[in-house]
Amino acid sequence: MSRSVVVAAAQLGPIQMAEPRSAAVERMLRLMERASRRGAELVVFPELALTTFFPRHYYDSIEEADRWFETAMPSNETEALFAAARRFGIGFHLGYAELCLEPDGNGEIRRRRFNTAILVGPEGDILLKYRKIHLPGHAAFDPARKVQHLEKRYFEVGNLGFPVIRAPMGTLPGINMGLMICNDRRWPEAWRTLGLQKVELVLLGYNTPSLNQEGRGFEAHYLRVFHSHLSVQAGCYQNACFAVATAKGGTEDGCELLGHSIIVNPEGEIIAMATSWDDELITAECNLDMCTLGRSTVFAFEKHRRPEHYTRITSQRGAVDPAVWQRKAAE
Ligand code: CDT
Repeated sequence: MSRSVVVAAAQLGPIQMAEPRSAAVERMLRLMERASRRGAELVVFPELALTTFFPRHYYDSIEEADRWFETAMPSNETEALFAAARRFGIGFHLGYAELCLEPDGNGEIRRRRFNTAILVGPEGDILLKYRKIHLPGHAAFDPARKVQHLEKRYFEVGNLGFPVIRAPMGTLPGINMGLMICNDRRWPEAWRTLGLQKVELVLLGYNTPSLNQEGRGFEAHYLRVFHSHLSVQAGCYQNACFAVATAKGGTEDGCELLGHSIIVNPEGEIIAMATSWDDELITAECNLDMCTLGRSTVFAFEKHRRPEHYTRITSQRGAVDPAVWQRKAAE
């Protein structure tokens, strides 16, 4: 009998600054109900799904931005999502800004802020938590940019690694599920770290502007979607896994987000794609047995990987200049 799970990407249209969390949650509940009617067993919401993508706004003091953060999960506002999971018997993935009291590197309890995603099981338990590691953008106001991207200002680099958990979902007693968030999808190191834990299903949410806002050169509009899809498709192929990649789309606070949520199989093929830039549910049945071909042939890691030759990947951050070729002196 094949190991199949029906998954859904619950894309959200824009959430404007004035829209309260309760309105976003209402929209998510409608998508969960639709997912349940379509037989989905797991629903994936985007990154920072409860509010507008606030890192595009500059606040002098970081504390001023605290209203965008959740201090508890579930909270009064999000409890309805957990109740819906239990009611429909489906799991969900949620991205949100997390503010917690935790010891820092010196053991001192501090207020700490992360860009976080959780995986919730059909009984309402938090099965897995991930804090975003690849934070794009900048920490100080950048006058060259048309729109700010201040993730490095408001969030710390995640401190939970790239986790994978084997947990029941739908009718299956165990699926190896892993999380990443938005910009992480562009980094093969993130995918491989999940792949090395035999991940079968990667869940990720994103908020990606459809224009390059850095003011440092031209990037064609269509390439933004291409690069997003290319990253997810390559990650799935090279690690023989499925992925659900869910966007926020449309014009949010005057900034256009590219949508185009996708579900991808271990061959790297897109098996479902959103066509609007609004609230939209796409679903696909994932036969997890498909992960076996890649991981027992081309990507049988234990047979073919050569980690002794990859030491640069973990010992070095930026690129260095190569040696310069020189003609050997005649002997
Ligand atoms: N949210 C987030 O990580 N967004 C970034 C924008 C960078 S623009 C290439 C992303 O990688 O989609």
